[in-house]
Amino acid sequence: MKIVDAKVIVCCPDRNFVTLKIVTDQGLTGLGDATLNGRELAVAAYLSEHVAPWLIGRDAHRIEDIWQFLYKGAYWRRGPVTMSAIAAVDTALWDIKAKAAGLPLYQLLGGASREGVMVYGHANGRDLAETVEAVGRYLEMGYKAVRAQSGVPGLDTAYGIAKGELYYEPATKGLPEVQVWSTEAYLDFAPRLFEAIRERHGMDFHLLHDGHHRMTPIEAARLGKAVEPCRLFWLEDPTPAENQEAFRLIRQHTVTPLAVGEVFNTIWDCKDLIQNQLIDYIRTTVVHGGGLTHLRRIADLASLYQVRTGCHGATDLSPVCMGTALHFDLWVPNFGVQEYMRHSEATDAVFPHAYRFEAGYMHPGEAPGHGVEIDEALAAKYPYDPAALPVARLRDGTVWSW
Ligand code: CS2
Ligand code: MG
Repeated sequence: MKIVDAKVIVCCPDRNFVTLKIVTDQGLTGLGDATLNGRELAVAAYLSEHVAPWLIGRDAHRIEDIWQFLYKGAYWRRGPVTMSAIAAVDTALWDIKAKAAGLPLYQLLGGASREGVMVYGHANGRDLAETVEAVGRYLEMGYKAVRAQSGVPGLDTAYGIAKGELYYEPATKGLPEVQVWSTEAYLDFAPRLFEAIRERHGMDFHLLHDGHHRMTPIEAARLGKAVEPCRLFWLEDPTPAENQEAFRLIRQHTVTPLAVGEVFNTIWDCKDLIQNQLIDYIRTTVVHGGGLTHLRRIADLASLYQVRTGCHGATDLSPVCMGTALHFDLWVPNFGVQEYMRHSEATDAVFPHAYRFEAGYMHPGEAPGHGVEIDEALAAKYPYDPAALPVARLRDGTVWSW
């Protein structure tokens, strides 16, 4: 089955998405997400200029060979742009292979290891009271796991405070917005937030929080220790993970479970963290982790160390990524939880999909392939609209991790 076309589709139904559509000589098509928030056009160009011409004429069934060809053949390996481009090709080819077999993708991966995929939702508020209320709304919607992010007293902005109820888009039109951050203000406040949530809603649900890369290792150790009585499911991205060793200091001081990996692109970014038992959940996902072919390798390594998966699933990862991740989640033996930040109605209309939410769990559906399609005519009505993620500065002007 030969590849006869590889088309890059860029659209902006409420936010920018980059999608690769591969077409075969037997009329089968496959979709892959290649969206890298704030750097969308870099991946689109990588695909259309440097990858699509290579794909024409190749056997669409040779997924592993094409993966190795694009990874080793690039010479310049790894990194978010390269691995998002490879991920889009890989995902589209798995979609085609499953459609050719007439099976939902999870069946090709080895079948279902569970009845449904537990997902977490995103409760947030401008202050403690609003956030406590928002957690209640998610529990009423049937969620078994809820992430809580709140505005911090004394700070105008903080990560994770959404403008919409169910979806969150941090990128703003035009140039990056500069947000002032203070870890001291946050550390003095955060433990009170989780105490208030547990006091109000009890312990019978999973409570998650995203530190969003903003603490030093010792600050993260302090927060992890302070919130132990609140039994967090995980404290995510407590500190930047370029230096994987940094997590050893956090581990020395707290038993709060740690999750990391949404910005990781290859197994090399997390090998030491996993092998040294420095994390409990790996958050790498399909679109930024080199596709299913590579994500399975990361999950298999993690399973040796009882590290479970917790795939990234933010609004800026398209429904193609979400659909594919849910097939992975239904199969992967060391599954933990799946992030599910919803998409806007306009996005859902451009990307019709088989996956569904039911009482805190999701199911990818039984459609052949990954179950997500694209309405190209509708997508064409939403041209690309430049937007950028914010940049954080400390009160003295120092650039910090957003
Ligand atoms: C976040 C994301 O969902 C998360 O855990 O860390 O919202 C992240 O900020 C965005 O995906 C960045 O584009
Ligand atoms: Mg995160």
